[in-house]
Amino acid sequence: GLIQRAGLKVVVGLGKTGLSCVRYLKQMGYTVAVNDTRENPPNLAELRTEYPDVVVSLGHLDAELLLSAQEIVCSPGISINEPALAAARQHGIQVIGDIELFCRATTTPIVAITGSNAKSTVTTLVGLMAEAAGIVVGVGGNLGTPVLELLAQPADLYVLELSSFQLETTFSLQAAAATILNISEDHMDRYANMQEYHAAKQRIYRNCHYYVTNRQDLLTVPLLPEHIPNTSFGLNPPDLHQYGVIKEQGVSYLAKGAQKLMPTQEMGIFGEHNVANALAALALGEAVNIPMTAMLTTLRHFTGLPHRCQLVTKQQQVAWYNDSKGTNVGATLAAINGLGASISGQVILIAGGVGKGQDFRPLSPALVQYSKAVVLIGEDAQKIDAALSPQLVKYYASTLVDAVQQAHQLACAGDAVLLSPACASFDMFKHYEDRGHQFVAAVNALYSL
Ligand code: UMA
Ligand code: ADP
Repeated sequence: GLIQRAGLKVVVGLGKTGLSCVRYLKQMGYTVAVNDTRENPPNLAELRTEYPDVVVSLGHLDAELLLSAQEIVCSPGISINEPALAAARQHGIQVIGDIELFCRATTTPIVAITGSNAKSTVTTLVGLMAEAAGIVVGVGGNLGTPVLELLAQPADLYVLELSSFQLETTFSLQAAAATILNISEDHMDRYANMQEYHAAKQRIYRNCHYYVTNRQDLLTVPLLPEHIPNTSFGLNPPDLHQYGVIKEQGVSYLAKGAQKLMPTQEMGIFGEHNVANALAALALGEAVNIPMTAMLTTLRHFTGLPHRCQLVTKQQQVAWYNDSKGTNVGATLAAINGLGASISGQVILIAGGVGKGQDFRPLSPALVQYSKAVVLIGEDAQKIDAALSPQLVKYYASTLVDAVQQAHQLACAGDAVLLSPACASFDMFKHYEDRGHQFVAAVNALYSL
């Protein structure tokens, strides 16, 4: 029979999120059980040491355990449409996530950021802007620090990067300022279609007090016409109260309305996509009253996150860029265009991995324009090859070291070698950071650095 144990919280997943949820729920005095589909999930040793009394069920989703829950707290890596979770929901058991627990626990203003790309960059920028202004700020979410860990320190503001998976299990968010930065195809292994993915992202606007849209990407506009204060950003000239770019005598400026704020050249991060990111950060920052001077200072000093179009080294006039975080077609496109426009030579792209069901054809025009060759790695190398224009020169590499060596052979003075896989990494690497580090090591080995 279905015996619901009073107050039992079942945490699904024992990754970073799962462990943070167990710790939080135990502190709150709940009875907690854990269920992970892996036989040997991460954090098992920590859990057993810290909470020997917590029941752990491993190897598959445990339908019986799930049905005995008062509430299920699901990690973002597991779909709430898995049959056992769908069944629990049908029995009226709420399936929530760590963001929901966080929102229930705090009344501190939250800046909530989602999008297919640029989430981490914009989240980090807004966090640094707040810090520069002397605001005590907690920054986390999909970026890396599980949100519940942020509750340990006092904060006057939270800046959260939220993935579509996290938003699916969030109900009580009432962001002080929310944005969808952009929407392009990603995670098609988890969603039936783009509409479903889009709907998950749109949840960020529910009950928000202010929102920021990308006026060049209409999918970022809230679906319901609500009378909530808002602004927009875009690379075109802004209307009054909007953020955009003004060009005057050959100089591009970040601008608000007719007001020029700062030449884009003075920013520490490069490429058109980063101009859009800076404008989004300014719009969000203004919404939570971060002073403009602190925001502009941050844009001058911030040189970008590791693994995002990061210059590894320049040797014999060949530049090597690590964009391992380029895990979908939209990101890789931005990297090719940003880099292609800024170098004298051509781009040699290293791409491939787990394609997540994406359509790779949109990469072709930018590659035809800017690239000399594409070196393909990973599980979906052939799929990418088949999708790309036959005009392009393609090579296969069995390892990342092999890819780096082939790229080295192909590169001439003025060229740039770009690792921007447009794919997830877990066929060959632990995660995108691992892939980036292995790339940097392989490049350094070439030049005995
Ligand atoms: N998994 C299982 N069985 C389980 C639970 C998880 O096989 O029972 C697998 C998942 O399929 C996944 C992996 O384990 O491959 C990790 O899943 P998780 O939910 O345990 O992940 P966490 O370690 O808690 O990390 C998550 C985010 N990961 C995912 O959404 C997959 C991290 O974002 C985030 O930093 C962290 O919470 C803190 O909030 C990473 C990510 O890749 C960077 N996010 C995706 C992206 O950006 O594209 C959405
Ligand atoms: P996310 O957290 O959404 O993955 P990141 O800030 O980590 O975003 O950037 C991921 C990748 O997306 C980067 O490697 C870069 O190539 C690309 N990117 C950054 N900004 C943009 C943008 N505005 N539009 C498209 N791609 C972008």
